[in-house]
Amino acid sequence: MAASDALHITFDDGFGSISNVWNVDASVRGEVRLAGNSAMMEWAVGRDAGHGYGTYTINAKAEGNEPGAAIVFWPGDNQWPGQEIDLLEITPDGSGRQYGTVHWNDGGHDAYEAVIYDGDYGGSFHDYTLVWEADRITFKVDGVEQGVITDNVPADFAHGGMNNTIGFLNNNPSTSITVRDVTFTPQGSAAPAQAAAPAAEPAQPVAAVVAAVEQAWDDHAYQPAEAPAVWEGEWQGDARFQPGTDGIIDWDALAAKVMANYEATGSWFV
Ligand SMILES: [Ca+2]
Repeated sequence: MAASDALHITFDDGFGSISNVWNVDASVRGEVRLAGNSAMMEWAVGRDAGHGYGTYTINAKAEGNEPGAAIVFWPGDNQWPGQEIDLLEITPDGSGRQYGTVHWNDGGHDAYEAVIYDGDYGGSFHDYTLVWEADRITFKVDGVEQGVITDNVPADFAHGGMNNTIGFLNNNPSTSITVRDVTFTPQGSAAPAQAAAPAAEPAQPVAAVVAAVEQAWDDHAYQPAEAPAVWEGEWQGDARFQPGTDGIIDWDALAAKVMANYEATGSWFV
């Protein structure tokens, strides 16, 4: 499947191109559920992996009032800090609010800008839409625009930059995310009418997926009472998503580290 092709995954018959899968419950036809430590994503094997400009719509249900569940568009080259775009995460203030984020590599450190969604979307299915265009990323829930980011927006592979792969993760026992439908419509094309055939795995499959973790929040940067609709800051714990020496993130090692941190501190982080 070319990165420029439309995509429609229903989970009626497997994971389609989202075939790098770890601990995902697919026992219910037509949906998949990520709970505990689990993840699934398209293979991030190069700058042209995944997809570029266009419209991504995910039908999903996030549960829980803590960080842990996420819809993640991971850098095609699997490098972090880098070009990560998140369509759904949960704020750490216990409100259960959801938000979207654009990350970039700021001189070797992660930096990001986020948009908090206006509404209570936890615990039920909603359509989460990311529209990626030149110099503009728009977040929508159920078709309603939640915010636009115009700074530090990456160019896609076809325009001299890099694509992102579609991914999902959960790394908190108190949260989960259930996904029923994924569509991608490339910029300038019609919506897909047919489910795409599953993508073949690369010749040398990576043993691990993107690491989990979207909760090492900087408590100083995030102040719920004062949080504007859009804010900028830097994550703490830059090592969260660092790939191993082979350039591939070791999922199991990260999960073990998350568990060790939890047992030691009562907090979930890497
Ligand atoms: Ca479905």
